[in-house]
Amino acid sequence: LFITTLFTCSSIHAQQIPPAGNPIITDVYTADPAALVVGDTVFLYTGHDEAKPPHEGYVMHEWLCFSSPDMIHWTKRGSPLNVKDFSWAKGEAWASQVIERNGKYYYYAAVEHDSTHRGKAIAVGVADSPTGPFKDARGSALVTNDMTTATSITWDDIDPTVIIDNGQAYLFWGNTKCYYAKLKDNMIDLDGDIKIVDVPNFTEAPWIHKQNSWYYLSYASGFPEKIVYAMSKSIDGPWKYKGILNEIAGNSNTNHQAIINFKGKDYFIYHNGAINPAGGSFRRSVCVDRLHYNSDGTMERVIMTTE
Ligand code: FUB
Repeated sequence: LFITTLFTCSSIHAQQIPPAGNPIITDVYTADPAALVVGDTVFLYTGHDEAKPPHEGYVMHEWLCFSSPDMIHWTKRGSPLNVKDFSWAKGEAWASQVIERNGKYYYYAAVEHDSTHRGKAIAVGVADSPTGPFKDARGSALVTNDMTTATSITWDDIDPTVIIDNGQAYLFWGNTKCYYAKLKDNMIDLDGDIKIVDVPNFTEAPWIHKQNSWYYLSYASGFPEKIVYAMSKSIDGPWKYKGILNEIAGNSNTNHQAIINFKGKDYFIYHNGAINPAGGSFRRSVCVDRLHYNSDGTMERVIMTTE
């Protein structure tokens, strides 16, 4: 009841979306999905592609939230977080993931650091409700380029994904290299060294999840991107590469996935550029399809449906 009340209070602007098949949201461009199951509700968090044609480049200022009781009927929950909520960031609300710990919700998100540091950084927001509003939890970046200078690019600190495994939280992220580190119990500080995950052809968009006794690291590979994955019996690896999970996302150079189990069914959530004939790489849309595991733990390739 307490959780229901919170959702209701913070959902003044809640608006039902008519079921549309894929893509699931068609009146606004959504990208880089992440999802969180809270009781009998799934919360979908996305970036917001705002680039107006003919502009070809990311224009992303805020994140959006949607909720659903069944993965078919979605309700708009507004924008729970804006890049302006991080005073030390200067823009670019890129990929994110939200996780709950001890009744608080932590929003890990990639942003562009202000001129005091180079390039992209990972921010953390915190809220009492999955729909926010989220506030800057640290007042500074959790990860900056100063900490991962092993590469010459300035956009390697992007695409955070987070898991709590046997009480220990881990953050994975990266572009070109996949990094990971433990998080302290407070969820807003790294704990120990940043390590590199040994997986082949890593571009970006890691998503870490666990199913039965297997750890799965799915990620975007190549460019245009396909989603591939690796499996391990330990979160520290070694990781065994298992190949393609989802082919190139029609009409978008990037793809970006979330994988969840909700009410006993597994889902693959991703984006494509399907509804923008002029070019969808910067005007993307989130899609949902069922995911199926084989008896050996491998995942069947996901083929986009329109239903
Ligand atoms: O949306 C901006 C970037 O494009 C994300 O961080 C990447 O994963 C790719 O989807």
